[in-house]
Amino acid sequence: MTMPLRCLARTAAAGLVAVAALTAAGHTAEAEAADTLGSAAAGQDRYFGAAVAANHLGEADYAATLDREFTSATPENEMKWDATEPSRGSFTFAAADRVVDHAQSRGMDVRGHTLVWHSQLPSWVGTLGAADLRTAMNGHINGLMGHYKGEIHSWDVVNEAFQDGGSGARRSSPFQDRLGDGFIEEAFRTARAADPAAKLCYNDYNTDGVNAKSNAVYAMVKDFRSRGVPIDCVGFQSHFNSASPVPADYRQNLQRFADLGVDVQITELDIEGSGSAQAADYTKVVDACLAVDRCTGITVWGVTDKYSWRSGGTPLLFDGDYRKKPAYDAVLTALGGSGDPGDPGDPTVSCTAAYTRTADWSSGYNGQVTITAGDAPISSWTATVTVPSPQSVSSLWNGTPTWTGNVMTVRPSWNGTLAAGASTSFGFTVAKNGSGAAPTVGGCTAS
Ligand code: G2I
Repeated sequence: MTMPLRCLARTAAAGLVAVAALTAAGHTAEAEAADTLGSAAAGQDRYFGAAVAANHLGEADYAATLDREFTSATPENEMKWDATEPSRGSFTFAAADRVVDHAQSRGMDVRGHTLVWHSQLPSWVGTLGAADLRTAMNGHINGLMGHYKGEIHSWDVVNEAFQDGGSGARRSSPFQDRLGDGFIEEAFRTARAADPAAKLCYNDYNTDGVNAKSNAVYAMVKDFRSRGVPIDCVGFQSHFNSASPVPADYRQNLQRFADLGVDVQITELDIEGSGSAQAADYTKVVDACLAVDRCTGITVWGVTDKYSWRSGGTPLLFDGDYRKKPAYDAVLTALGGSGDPGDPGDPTVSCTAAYTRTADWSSGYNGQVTITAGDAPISSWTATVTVPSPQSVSSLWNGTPTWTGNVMTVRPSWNGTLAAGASTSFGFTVAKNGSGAAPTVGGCTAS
């Protein structure tokens, strides 16, 4: 019997892992263990993963951050139907293989995402009649799972099959509309036969708390369990922002699914925001997972804010320059790890200064400078304000000025300590002496 190509690749990758383990043998395992997300999570018997895009693996900082911190990889788009079977029966695995090979060579697990989903479907799928669509769906599952047989930790077999909102109804899709409710069960049965070693997950969003949608998924999983339909895990995507915050009953919801006898996984975590508020939200998520025995791991939906699908919302643990954010420290701490403040990846102590004129009258004006800490907490700051001649400053509050010519250097009075992302301001009154020109505010330095 000929060995499938992927098996050969896997054997080679296993060899690389062994070499890597030997190379690391000189270090104190325990000291290193606490310092990364992956090793801290391993200390809690969990994985810590990231969504990975093949086209960023060539970027040194991207690969270094991924390799250092994460123990699981989910191809972000490369295993989706449009990427893997763009025309019927003709499979393309090059991009997905790049992610899988990279992950395996670093000893990471791989989550497969996703086999049956209404989105990122090539147009040919939508043209099929029921019988043909059933064959195509099973053919797609067999094609992917066969290619990666024995190499995937968990597969998102069906993704996002329920509607948002209060109804708990199924979402319209070619599968739902032509095959009816039974398509999910059929997909899971086909998947079990295709790769019995893989855990089979149902994955969805807005199911993170107890609500109509999660109730509908819960009822389906309960039914599957009672009838022996093969399902091993439920994925909770966990895309959060102010409109969709971390639910108060997150842990309770994870637990009720776990009580059905399935694993639960946090599969696409990201939380828009910054600073200590974002960090606190991340802590809630990690704490919820750790409180549920069957919550086996957490995947964040990307490595860096720079490439997030919601990059404007800076929802991830590393900023665009791969610096660790307060959210990173919070996750590491919640996982029982401890960061080294001197790490090169730690956020730089920094601040910004922004000027506004808050009042103006014929002979004078009031200026205000708002100081905002960057991604790390600061204990002091310094800002410079150049006051154009012939103006003079008659008073200043919430800061301590020293003068060199017409340059005023301002340091804190009581307000030097700022949490990451937090702000304070100082103000001053200027006598115009005939000139209403604006002062120049120089950069802010922090310590
Ligand atoms: O939308 C966020 C996630 C929700 N759950 C399922 C996930 O699979 C989904 O991931 C996102 C990817 O992060 C995006 O990168 O899925 C999107 C598509 O539904 C992905 O966006 C697509 C763009 O829309 C395409 O224009 C682009 O060609 O990414 C493609 C590849 O870069």
